[in-house]
Amino acid sequence: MNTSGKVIKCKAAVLWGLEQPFSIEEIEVAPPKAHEVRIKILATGICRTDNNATTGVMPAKFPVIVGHEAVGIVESIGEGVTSLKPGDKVIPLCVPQCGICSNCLKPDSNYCDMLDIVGKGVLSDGTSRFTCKGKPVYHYMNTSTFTEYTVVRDVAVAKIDAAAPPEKACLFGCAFTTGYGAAINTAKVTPGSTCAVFGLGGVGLSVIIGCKIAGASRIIGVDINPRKFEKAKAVGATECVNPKDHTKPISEVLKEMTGDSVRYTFEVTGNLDTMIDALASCHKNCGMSVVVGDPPASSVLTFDPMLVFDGRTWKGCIFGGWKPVNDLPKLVSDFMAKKFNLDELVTHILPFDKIEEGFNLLKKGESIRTVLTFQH
Ligand code: COD
Ligand code: ZN
Repeated sequence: MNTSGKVIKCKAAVLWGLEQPFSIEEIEVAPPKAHEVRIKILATGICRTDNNATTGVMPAKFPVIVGHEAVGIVESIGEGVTSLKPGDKVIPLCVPQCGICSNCLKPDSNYCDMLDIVGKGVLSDGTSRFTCKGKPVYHYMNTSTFTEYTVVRDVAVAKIDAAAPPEKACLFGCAFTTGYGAAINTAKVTPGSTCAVFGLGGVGLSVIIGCKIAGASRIIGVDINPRKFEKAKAVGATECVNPKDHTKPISEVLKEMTGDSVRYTFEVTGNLDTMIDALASCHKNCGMSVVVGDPPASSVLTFDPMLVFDGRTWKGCIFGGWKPVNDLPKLVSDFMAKKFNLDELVTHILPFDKIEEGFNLLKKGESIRTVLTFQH
C-alpha cells in the first residue's frame, strides 16, 4: 500500500512523563514536511542515554518518543529532499550534519547547529509529527526510534549499504560510532600505548575496539560491575579492574598496575566523579583523558586545576567526532568488510513490544546492547 502523503497509524513506545514506564500506544505519524523524511524502523538499540531521558538526567519534552540508535528504510520524502529516496536503508542521526553551519564548515568540528541537545523535541517548523490520543508527542535527539515510523530532518539521516544487517548496523547510530571515534578521532591513540576505559557498556566496549585497532598494547577496563569484564576481554581489554576492590584511589591502582601511568583514559559512564578519576589516572605530563559520557543536565564539576596545569589534556567529543552524513556510510562499509565485529556488543534481541524488559536488562547491568526488532 502506498502510504506516501498520508498519515500513518502505527505502534510506538510513548513516555507520558518522568519515571513512567514505556506505554505501547497507537500513534499517528504525519507525512514529512519540506526537507524531512519518514522512516520505517527495522531495529533499534537501547542506550543509557534513552534511560537518562526517563529519569531527567537528559533533558526531553514530554510526552516523548525516545530512542536514537536505529536502522530503517525511507518510506517517503518531503519537498526539497534530494539526497534520499524511498527504499534507501538509513540510520537516523542524533548528531545531524547540515553541511552549512559554521561548525559543519570546519573540518574538525561535528557539533552541527541542528543538534538538539537541550531537548526541544520539535522539528524545524517548531512542531512535532507525532500525535497520540489527540495530543502532540515530542521528538528526541532528532531521531525518536522507539516507534514503527518516525520523521526526521533530511540532514539527520545517513544512507548506508542496503545489505547491512539492521540488528547490528543500528549500533552505528550511537554506541559503536561514539566509542570507536573517541579512540580513533579524539584521542588518536598511538600504537604501543596503554589505555584505560572507565565504563564497560556498549559505548565503553566500542572505545576498547577502537584502542585495539589503533594498536594499543595494554587496554585496562574499569567498571564497578565485574560481570562486564568477560565481554571487555572478548573485545580487546588486556585486563580489568573494579575500583570497589581497592581502598586506594583508582588513579593510584592504575599507576601501580602499569608501573608508570596510563597514556589515554576514557570516561564512559557519565558520572562526574569518574570524570575526575579518569583525568587523574592519565600521565601527568603527556596523558590525555577523553570525556565520552554525557554529564547530567545542569551539573557543575569542581576539580584540582593542577591536574591540567601539570600537562594533562582533557578533551570531550560527541558522537566520536565523526561528521555523520559523510562518515557513517564508510564506517558501515568497513563493518561489511569485516574490519570490526559487533557480535559481542549485541547481547539481547527482543521484539519491540518487550521494550520494558530491554530497559530492565540495562538497569540491572545484565545487557550490553538490547536490540529491539519490528514486525512490519
Ligand atoms: N565507575 C566505573 N564504572 C561505572 C561507574 C563508576 N563509578 N558507574 C557506572 N559504571 C559502569 C556501569 O556498571 C556500566 O557497565 C557502564 O558504566 C555504563 O554502561 P551502560 O551500558 O549503562 O551505558 P552505555 O554504554 O549505553 O552509555 C553510557 C554513556 C555514559 C556513554 C551514555 O549514556 C552517553 O552519555 N552517551 C553520550 C555520548 C554521545 O556522544 N552522545 C551524543 C550523540 S548520540
Ligand atoms: Zn546512545
